[in-house]
Amino acid sequence: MNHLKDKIEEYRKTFDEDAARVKDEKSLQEVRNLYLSRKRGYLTLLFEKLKTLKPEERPEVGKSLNGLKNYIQGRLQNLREEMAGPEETLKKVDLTLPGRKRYWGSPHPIHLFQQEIENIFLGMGFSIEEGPEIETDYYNFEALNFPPHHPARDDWDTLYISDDLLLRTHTSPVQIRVMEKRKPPIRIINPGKVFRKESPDPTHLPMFYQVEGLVVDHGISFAHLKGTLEYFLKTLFSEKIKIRFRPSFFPFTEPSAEVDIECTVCTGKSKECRVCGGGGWVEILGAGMVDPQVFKNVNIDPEKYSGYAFGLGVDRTAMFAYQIPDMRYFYENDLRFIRQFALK
Ligand code: 2NM
Repeated sequence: MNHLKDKIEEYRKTFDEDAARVKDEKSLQEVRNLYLSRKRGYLTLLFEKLKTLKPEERPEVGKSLNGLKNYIQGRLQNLREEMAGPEETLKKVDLTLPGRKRYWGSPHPIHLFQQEIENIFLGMGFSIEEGPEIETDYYNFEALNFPPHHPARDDWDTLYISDDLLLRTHTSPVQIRVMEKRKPPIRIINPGKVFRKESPDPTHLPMFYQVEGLVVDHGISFAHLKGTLEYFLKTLFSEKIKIRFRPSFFPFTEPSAEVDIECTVCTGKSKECRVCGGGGWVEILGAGMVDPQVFKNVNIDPEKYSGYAFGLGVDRTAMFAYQIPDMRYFYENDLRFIRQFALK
């Protein structure tokens, strides 16, 4: 038995030496035959001898003999592939298989939706304006005709940095800055982040996105406002969507309106609809004719010019468009959510 074990070890060494000398197909075949030939190969002969061992000795020796055989076959196969070159390797690769797809990341759904909104207004000749997220009390409130003790100015609603500096609560200050610098005609939208002192819940966040718009020129009327917003909503949602204007109030517009669309989830048919609460309508936009006092604040003559303005929450509107029940999903960065909006 020990004699056989010694032989196995010996052949492992001599095989390595022989294999190192292989340089072509012929010498490879010679080494193979020397060890594995079915008639006189070294290993074949050792397998014969295995039968002469006592039954209880066979498993151990048989195991190491098989180990050597696998080792030799593996090395010979490697040598064959090394000599064959890339063509042989390629034959084993299925080139018709599709590649593995990698996730490269994608634009955020809110950003995509904001771009959809922007594109509709760009198509109507609006241009895009941006401004600071930290504002003064003057640009965020006073120039917009908010009286000194308006509730929106309260610490409860506005995030103050100091007595005079705050995080803008809407993007309207951008419009004040544009009107100060530029004479009409003005036709702009201003998308961006706004901030309010809110505890997060399904429909509120302390930071969200807004798009506001402003048009100022000679002879701008409420009819222009209505036609523009109707076109916008029909393009964003659908040609068939029902739209409703309700009278409302804002400090910076007179008259003012809130604009609703028919609830796309229940179309008014469900009393318990969690999107519209059973009312059948959801509020999408605030709008109105710019108050003459706002024009005076920026040195535009309200006797010569008139204008309309409007605003909408991007996050809130995206919730209706995609039927997302909780605004917080947009900011949790759960890839299972985000990837559903990835561009294909
Ligand atoms: C809204 C609704 C209604 C608005 C008005 C102005 C400005 F500067 F012209 F006075 N900026 N934004 C406005 C009007 C915004 O958002 C809900």
